[in-house]
Amino acid sequence: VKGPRSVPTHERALEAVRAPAADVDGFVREFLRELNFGQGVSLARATVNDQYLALARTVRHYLMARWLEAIAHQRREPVKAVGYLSAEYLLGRQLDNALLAADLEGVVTDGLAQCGLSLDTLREQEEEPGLGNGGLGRLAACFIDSLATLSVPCIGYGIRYEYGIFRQTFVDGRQVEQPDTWLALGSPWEFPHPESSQPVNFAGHTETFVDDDGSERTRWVPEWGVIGVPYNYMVPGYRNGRVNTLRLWSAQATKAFDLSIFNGGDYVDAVRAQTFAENISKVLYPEDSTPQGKELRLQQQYFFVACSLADFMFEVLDKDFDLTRLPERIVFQLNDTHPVIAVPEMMRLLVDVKKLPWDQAWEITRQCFNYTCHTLLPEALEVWPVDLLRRLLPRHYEIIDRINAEFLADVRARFPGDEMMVRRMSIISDYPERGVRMAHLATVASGRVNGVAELHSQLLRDKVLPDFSRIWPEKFTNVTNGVTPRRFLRHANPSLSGLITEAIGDGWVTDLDKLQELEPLAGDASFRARFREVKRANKSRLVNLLRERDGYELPVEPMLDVMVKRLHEYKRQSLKLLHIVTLYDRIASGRVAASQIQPRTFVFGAKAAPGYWMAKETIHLINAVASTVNSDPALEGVLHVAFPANYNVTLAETLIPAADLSEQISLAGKEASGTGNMKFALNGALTIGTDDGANVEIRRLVGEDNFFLFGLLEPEVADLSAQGYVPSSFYESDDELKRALDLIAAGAFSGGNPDTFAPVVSNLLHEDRFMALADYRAYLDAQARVDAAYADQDAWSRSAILNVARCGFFSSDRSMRDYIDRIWHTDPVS
Ligand code: GPU
Repeated sequence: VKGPRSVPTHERALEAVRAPAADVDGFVREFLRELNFGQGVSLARATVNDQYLALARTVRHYLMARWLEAIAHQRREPVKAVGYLSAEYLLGRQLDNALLAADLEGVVTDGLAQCGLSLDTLREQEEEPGLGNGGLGRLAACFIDSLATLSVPCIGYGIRYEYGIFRQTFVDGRQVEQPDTWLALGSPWEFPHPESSQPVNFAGHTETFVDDDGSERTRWVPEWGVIGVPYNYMVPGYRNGRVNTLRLWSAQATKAFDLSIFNGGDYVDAVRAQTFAENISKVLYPEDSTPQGKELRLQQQYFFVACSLADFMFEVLDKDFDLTRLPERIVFQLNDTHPVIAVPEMMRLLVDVKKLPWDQAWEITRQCFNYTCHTLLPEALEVWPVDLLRRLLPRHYEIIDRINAEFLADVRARFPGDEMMVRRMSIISDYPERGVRMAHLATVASGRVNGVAELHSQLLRDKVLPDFSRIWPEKFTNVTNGVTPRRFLRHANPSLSGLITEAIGDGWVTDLDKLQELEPLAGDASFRARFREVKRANKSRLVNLLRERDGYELPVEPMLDVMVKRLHEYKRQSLKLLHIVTLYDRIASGRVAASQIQPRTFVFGAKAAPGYWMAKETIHLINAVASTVNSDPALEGVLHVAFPANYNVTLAETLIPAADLSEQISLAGKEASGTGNMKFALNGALTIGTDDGANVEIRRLVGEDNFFLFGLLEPEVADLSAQGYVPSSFYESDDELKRALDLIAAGAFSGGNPDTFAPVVSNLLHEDRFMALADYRAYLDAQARVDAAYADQDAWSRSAILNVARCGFFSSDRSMRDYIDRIWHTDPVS
């Protein structure tokens, strides 16, 4: 598949990559050329999709010269790059990001207007690439944005899923999943490079043989294989001329595979085989924090890391590069355990393919990998059944087995006689079935292991990997997550961005600590008034969007209280529901007059994993409560519940800037970090939250007066669990809680049918793994404090402005500097 590369003279090469003129005329000329020659239509006949595709390609042209330069530099100069290995990238729309990075929005708006077109219409045409589930995938997208903006060479490696995260619809209030056909109308941001494809093998067996030099070696005789075709995406830095690469792999059948079957004469089987191969990159697994242990998923994981390692080691670097120097050129970051099979793959490449001695290969491998853990939930830690792994990747299993044997010998030498410790630490577990603990493998192989917020990193050391942190304390570190200020403030909130820039200049876009300069303005009444105007304008923008998108009629006036994140029991959407049901009950029962309630609009956004039954029941209940509340005339203008379907990055960009209150109410010790929490605070919402994840750091930075804390602390959770938590005791002793649960149980939200939500109620009453009932009263008290605070609009705006001013720390630029200083030790390029 590899075509020859031509070698043009240097001058000709430069000529080939000159960007179009960055003025209106230059843009219009290029745009019409793309429409005519690229899309094959005249302006008069072009559909909106034609126009969008031509626009996207035109914008690409402005970034192309820098991109090609960055790629050439990578090959030419001995700089160290970051290889970010992630099974997910939740990118969001590309057009606006590219326009922002290239500073083209003004020119494009004017140029399109000259053609009788509007940028607003065209940007709506883009289907966002939803190649991730939630926080983990979005974090990867923020990180590659920041690295490009910091001019740090990085290749993001991942999978080009043909179907990204499902499109959520509601039918009678229940979630129904639709396939995400994001590629259907053409994908103008990607560049396929079939000539750089990589073969990837699976299954078969291993055999030992004596090599020419007389040494005994092992080889893998695989049974079948596929080809990985790379699709490159530009990752432009913010107005700094740097363009990095995101390289996503797509699976294709191999020619050899086809031929053998075609020659067998069975044409139809041959075509079926093709489909089989292509299945590997067909669909993103929609489970967030709960891996399903499916064989196809392991195929995906190996598929993309095998492609990526070979790509970097043999394509980006020269074929004859001295691999003992590999750590000088690359540092791979393992985004959770999903890519950890890269560790034995690198060993296989070094030992079996490059014939390095085992010890030397291990030395190199250990210097090339670092591991980020994103969870504390035991069920989220991947363990692959030995039988499955050995069948699919027999050579990798042998390598893991040897890594484990050597590691355990080391443990035994340090702690003679402590076989319990050996069992606890072993990479291969015996119980409940023989399995490979990917987090252990990652920890053993990595130079650094990090958690994603201070509390999380502490608990990771103390509770998830305590033995490892005892023997290797220096391995463990923290890097608190961050979010890109380009997408989530500058792009998503142009009104607030304008106000900030007017006050302190625009340096904050790449130096978010500058937001501190806003602090004195929190004391300035006229600034506060303007801040409130911005919030109001953002609410109107949201109300308009939800009218068009979902047919909602929402009032603009009330406090906007938002809980958007994946539906998961530990995140406790059910606690939020108990609050709403209690407010409803207070009015319905006449305990409180509607006029005494601080009007609020509650917005939920949440997808449930399709196989996560309790999460789907909770979605049904949210919709049921919403329809009851919204249709009660007594509540009009007082309480409203909106649950727009299919929450995604694009909706977040309009929703977050409009929020007054950010709900971050996971049970303490369960949310590793959260990143939505940061986006809300940065956009001037106040947080009601538990002492969990990055909430802890947000509260410390914005000040306790500007944050509504409630709930059990992590050690209290541990104590309560140890004592034996009895949720029904909270139900029995709190009359309002009892009433709320009884209302749901009696069918108040299900047309009088008590069966509909019985499982949800019973789960809370008898199981309540995440202690929603224990935190209910504290939560309601905190909500009462929110109401009181919101009644003083001026004081509220002061707090909101202080949230913005004090959240500079949560820029992913800072996260990336931390990774660079503590983990990667890479340099920016000039
Ligand atoms: N996270 Br594990 C996911 O989004 N998916 C996962 O499978 C796992 C973790 C999240 C954490 O839940 C969240 O707390 C964190 O902010 C985010 O990763 C990024 O670190």
